[in-house]
This record gives sequence, C-alpha cells and structure tokens, in this order.
Amino acid sequence: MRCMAATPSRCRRLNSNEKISEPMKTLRSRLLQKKVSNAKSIRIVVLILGVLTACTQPAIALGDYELVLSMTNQGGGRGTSTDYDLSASLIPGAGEVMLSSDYASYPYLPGQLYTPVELQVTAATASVAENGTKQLAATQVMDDATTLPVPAAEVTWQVLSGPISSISVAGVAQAGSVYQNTAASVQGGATGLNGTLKLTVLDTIPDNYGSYAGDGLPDGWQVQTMGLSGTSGGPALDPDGDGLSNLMEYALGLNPVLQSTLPATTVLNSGNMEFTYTRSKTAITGGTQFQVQWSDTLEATSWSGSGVSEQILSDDGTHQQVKATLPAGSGGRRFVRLRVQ
Ligand SMILES: [Ca+2]
Ligand SMILES: [Ca+2]
Ligand SMILES: [Ca+2]
Repeated sequence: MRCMAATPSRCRRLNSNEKISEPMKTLRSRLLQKKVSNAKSIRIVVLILGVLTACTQPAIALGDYELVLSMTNQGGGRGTSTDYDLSASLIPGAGEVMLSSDYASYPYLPGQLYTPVELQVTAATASVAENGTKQLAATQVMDDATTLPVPAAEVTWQVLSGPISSISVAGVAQAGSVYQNTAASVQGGATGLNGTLKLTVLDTIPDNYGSYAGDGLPDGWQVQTMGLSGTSGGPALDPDGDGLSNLMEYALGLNPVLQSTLPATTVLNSGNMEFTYTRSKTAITGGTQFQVQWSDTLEATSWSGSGVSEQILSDDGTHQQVKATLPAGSGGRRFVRLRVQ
C-alpha cells in the first residue's frame, strides 16, 4: 500500500500490539468493504498491494486530493487514465475507485453510467409517399439498455439507396418519384455509431415518373414494357408498328413492343351484330373507359353507341372477355369500332 504520510521515510511496519490511528481505521475499513447491504456488491479495489503500515504522520484525508480526470465519457463521471479508473455517480456512495471489471455490470446505476453501443434510426412509419417527406429520428441505445434521443441536427444523415433525393439537417427525408413501390435505405451517424432504416417509397401517383410522366399511361406499365426511360411510350405512338396505339395495347393487355392483332371478332346473329373483344383488368381498375360504337358511313360525327349492350363472357382476373350486341341495321353495311380513353 502506498504510504499516505507526508514523509514516507518515517513510515514503519505496524507491530502486532500497536493500534492503528483512527483516520487509518476509517481508510482501511473502506478499503476492505466488499459488499453493500442490498447484496448488490460494490467492490472497493485496492490499487496498491503491500503491507499495511502505520504512519507517524497523520494520514491525509481523501478530501485533500484532487483527481483531475484525463478523460470523461457521456456518463459524466467516469474518468480513465493509464493508472486508474474513477467512476462517480449521482447516487451517494456509488462513486468509488474501481477497476473496470468491477463495474462492467452496474445495474444499480441505470441511466447514470452508460456508454452508447447502438444508434437506432426510426420514423413514425416505414413508408413515405412519393414526392412526400418523412421525419427521421435517432436514438442512442446504451449498454445498460437505456435510450437517449439524439437531436436530429447532431446526426449525420445519408441516403444509402433508393429514391430518397435528400435528407435535411433536421432529419427530414425527401422522397422522389417512383413508378412502383420502391425500397430505400437511409443512415444516421452520431457519436461514432451508425444506424440504418429501410423505407418504402409508395407509388401514389401513377403518371409522374421520368420521361413517361404526364402522358396518360401508367408509368409502371410503360417501364415494364419499354424500359426505365424511352421516347416511344406516348399513348398515340405505335413503336411495334402493328397498327395498335400504345393506349390500345395497354387497354387490351397487349405488349406494345411486340406486334399483335386486335383480339376481337364480329359476327351476325339473328339480325344483330356481336362484337366480342378482350380487355385488360388492370386497365379497367385503372379507370380506362371502353365503348363499342357503330357507324354506317365512317364519317367522324356518325359514330354512335345507341342500342349497344354488353355482356361479360369470362374473367380470369387478368383479362375480361366482353360481347357487345348491337342492331345490324338495314342499310346493308355497318361498321363497329372499340373506343378507348
Ligand atoms: Ca408514380
Ligand atoms: Ca405515363
Ligand atoms: Ca402497337
């Protein structure tokens, strides 16, 4: 043990019949204390092993020393140097000189002594509408299982992947446009720890993506059939040259880059014309309007839907087959067309 006398040379070994001074009794009592009454032990670690000596000079009270911490962590009271660890706390009596192994677990100090071991990035929900925003938050998880929110401005935000165009200093993520629900990943960093959050950018606007935006056709179908970007996706265009516009190809569930024939037949039956065609259920769900019209002259203003009735013949969930029945007329000829819009 290190002598606590002002003049070490005057220290001597304690004889068996000598009594220890009262200050040293107090010190030794503290050093030999092993457990506290509530069975949660706080070990007092004797830093220096040796023979207990009595000093002819009065021992210097602990209050006479000032330990200047060479480093403190966020617990606020743990100091560390190469020679000692000092752990103080807000709980009276809990601040003692200890080795790190003695307070590796310190359930008696929840929320008082802790070290961040994880950074969690969260949001109110794990999805964000396209072109919308989402507030992100970061929380430190400590080694005593407590948590501490980190102000967003103290977090370094980063987009790892997906259609998140930016994250502000305040932790607000800005979503971009998508043609389908799309995964994204963001990251927050603080106090040397990083946390990630997976978000889903929801496709809430069907016609707003890239070169296909605002043309009246769903971007998802255009990307699926013509690639992520293109100049032949307009509804009136016919990139495969089969005489069917992209709008008609979409409405009837056809491939706009693979030549097709109109999936329709016309027959006479008991004085009526029966026009049977197949259409896309996706287009129906998306709001596409179908109308069978007839004309005897092909003049632009002569087309009419008068007297036309429709019957659904089959529905497999993807396509729907419909029969339109209309009067054959008495003029000897009648033309039928399918109008899609
Ligand atoms: Ca969209
Ligand atoms: Ca479009
Ligand atoms: Ca075509």
